[in-house]
Amino acid sequence: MTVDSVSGAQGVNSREETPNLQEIHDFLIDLAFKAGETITSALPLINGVGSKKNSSDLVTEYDRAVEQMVSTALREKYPQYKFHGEETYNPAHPLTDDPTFIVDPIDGTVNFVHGFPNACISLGFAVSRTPVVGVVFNPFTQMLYSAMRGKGAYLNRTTKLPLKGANIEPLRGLGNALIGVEWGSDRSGKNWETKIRTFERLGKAREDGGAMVHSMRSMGSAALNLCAVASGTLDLYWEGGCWAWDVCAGWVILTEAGGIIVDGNPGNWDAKVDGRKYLAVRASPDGEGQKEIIEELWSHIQGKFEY
Ligand code: LIP
Repeated sequence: MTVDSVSGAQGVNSREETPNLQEIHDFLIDLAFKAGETITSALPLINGVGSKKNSSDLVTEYDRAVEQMVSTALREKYPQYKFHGEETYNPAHPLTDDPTFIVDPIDGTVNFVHGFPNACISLGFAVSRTPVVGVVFNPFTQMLYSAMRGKGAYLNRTTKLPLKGANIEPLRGLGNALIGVEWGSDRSGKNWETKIRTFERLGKAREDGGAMVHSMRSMGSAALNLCAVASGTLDLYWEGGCWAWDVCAGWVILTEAGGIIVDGNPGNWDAKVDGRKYLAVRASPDGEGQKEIIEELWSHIQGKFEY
């Protein structure tokens, strides 16, 4: 099945069943609200906090419970599609071209554990590894972002993104940009060095060789960062180390809001949803300055991500 055969699809027009994106979108929104109730019911006391790869890579019993609820509901309604979720991921079964739900039950788990209200459920659907439906819901702020390929992106179902619409300012280079970045959970080796040395270059004064960006924000959720770029409240988001479930839903929301996403390493304009390194850029009138700001950011990357 190709991505083009699903865009805007509403029926069956080939031997394979064509995914009904509108129905999937609406079902994912219902699931996001259900998941939100479980997530907010956890506070103020979160039980069952454990770690995975290291002490900053956290998981809670709520991550597992939400993934269980979502995967059961999706498998029941859509047994023909695959499921790829953070808490049940098995490296022996990587993402394929088959239509697949790509789910992070709680994106921003560290925030969730600390009671910092920037966490969400991220529900995506991809065909041929191209994200085509995305739903991201922060139950603490009740902000719901959603998009479907070819149909635009919305906040709380009615406000079209980006928030400023046609009045969004053109991009005017890194020196005027607010950038999302993340520390992530890999704290040693080349990937860590690449991040830290690049952060320094992005922040540093121009006379010392830096980009002197307006500032950088590290808010702890890849999905919500992508939604902020889609909204136009962040100009860019640069990240290495996160996974398809962190970005799939936000990817559709961003691109439907006129933004673009490329590889987090310099030179590759064709980012992969499971490529683990990303650079997202907000909409700009007629795309003005998008290509230039991507090349400018790439020129400041120190080293290379090895994901
Ligand atoms: C986390 C993110 C965070 C990123 C981490 C991690 P989790 O997801 O969204 O922004 O830097 O690498 O993937 O673990 O909270 O679902």
